[in-house]
Amino acid sequence: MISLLDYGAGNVRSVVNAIEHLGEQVRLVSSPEDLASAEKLVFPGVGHYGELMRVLREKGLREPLIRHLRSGRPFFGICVALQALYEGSEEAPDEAGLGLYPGRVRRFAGELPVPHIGWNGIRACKASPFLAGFDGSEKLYFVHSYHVPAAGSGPEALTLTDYGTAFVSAIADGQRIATQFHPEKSGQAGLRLLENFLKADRAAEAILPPRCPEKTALAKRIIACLDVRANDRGDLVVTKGDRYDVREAGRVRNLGKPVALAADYYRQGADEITFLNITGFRDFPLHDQPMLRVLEETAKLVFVPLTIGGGIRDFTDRNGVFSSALEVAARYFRAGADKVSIGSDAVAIVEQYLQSGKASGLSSIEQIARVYGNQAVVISIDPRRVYVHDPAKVPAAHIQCIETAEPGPEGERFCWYQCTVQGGREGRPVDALTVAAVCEHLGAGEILLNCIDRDGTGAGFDLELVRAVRHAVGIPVIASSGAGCTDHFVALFTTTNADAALAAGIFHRREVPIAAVKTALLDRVPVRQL
Ligand code: 1PR
Repeated sequence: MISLLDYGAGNVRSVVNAIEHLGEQVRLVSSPEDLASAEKLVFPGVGHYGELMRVLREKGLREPLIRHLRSGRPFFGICVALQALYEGSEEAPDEAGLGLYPGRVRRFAGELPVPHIGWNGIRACKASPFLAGFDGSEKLYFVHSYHVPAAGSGPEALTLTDYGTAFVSAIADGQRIATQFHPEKSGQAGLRLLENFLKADRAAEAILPPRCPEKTALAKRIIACLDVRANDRGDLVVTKGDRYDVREAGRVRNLGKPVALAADYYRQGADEITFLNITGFRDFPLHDQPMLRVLEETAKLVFVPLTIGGGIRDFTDRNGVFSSALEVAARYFRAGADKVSIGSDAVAIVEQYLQSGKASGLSSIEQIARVYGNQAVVISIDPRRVYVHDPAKVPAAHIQCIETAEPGPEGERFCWYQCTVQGGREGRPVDALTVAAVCEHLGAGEILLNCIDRDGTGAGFDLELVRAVRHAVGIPVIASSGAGCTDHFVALFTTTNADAALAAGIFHRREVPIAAVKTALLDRVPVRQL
């Protein structure tokens, strides 16, 4: 029986799913007494360092946790739980850490996007039984803005990872292990590490993986997207539009079942799976229980990050019952989502922000980011090109134009990217660059950049759009819409700074396997291979 410390601040579902998948049973532990009786303890740390330390203190969990750690009993800490083992963090300078190791946690600084999101490698500092089965070429899934610097770290460091600077990505000390990455979201490599801990055998041989890189690199992510909606018979199906039109001969296109397709993409090596509930803007998602069930079922089979979008906003139903966007997001996180993606509501929030000139503090973006962290909030933008002859002639002063190499139908040399809401049905007087920048300012952690003109066309990503938005923000940008062949991914990653590519149609129609995309990229940019 594995004890899992559930201190109430985060979603522990994914970790429970991973442990159960490995054939072990989980007991959730949330009281000091239960914690004191734990033998093998897993501690998934989520969110803000200060919040974590405060909750541990207020719930009386801090002392029994320190006792467990000092006893030498088996312990697996994840993400912020690794950071908590040190003396303190820049994220909450007034909160003391557990102080098991000397040193302080620092924020990433420099040019690279923060948070550090995605699949990065490991360099082993020492041999360990925890590394059984690792050859050193594995990549694991990280999502964090703070790190334990490699410089000054002690003998506890098991692996280091590079992201602008070298940092401690795992520690191992007797039967204690902690990782900055998320093993439960790191595919087979993560499951292997968890298994090495769960089935730990004191006599096991210490392994030094033979193929560790000299320097690790963050992989460009390949994301499979499943647009989901009810078909005309009311069943949830994966569909796919052509410039957002998902009907063919009057019927909703049906490309398969959401859970089965997601599991298939996981097996094929997708780095993430995104579900977009494309009618979420009109059907309130908490009334749409099948979508929650799809997520729950998928999270039991898929051990890479899951994002869910569609209908994340405040909502009052016809009986006058109010649900906040935060509550909707919370249901999705509890069902197994790692991130939520906000579309129409983000545009409304930015319009309000531009009007008032200030953040309300109450928007869905701000509220969800405060509770679940910036990395949990993705902004899905659905822009469409609007051509103009004169960049000064745009409907509003804040709208940013770009000069385009693909002139408009009347030879226009400039365009701006108009944001739309409700699945492209309504254009708003605000552009994609401004929406991306304001959402970053309000706390979003990532931009999912669709493009209505390219969606479903197979004509390639709109590289001008990707470059412009990438330049406008410091958070990761996922380029979406238009992938038709492997060359389109190569062009994306070699001519823009996109952090990830999302595609749907070519995967659903089995035109290009995910592995073929990775193979095409292999010699040019870092990718994760199975
Ligand atoms: O506005 O917060 O309720 O969120 C609704 C979400 O649903 C948004 O993320 C919006 O992008 C999405 N959505 C709404 N209507 C559609 C539609 O297609 N009719 N899908 C839709 C958007 C775009 C991509 C697609 C890529 C790749 N789909 O996600 O998967 O374009 O496609 P491709 O590789 O086949 O070209 P809210």
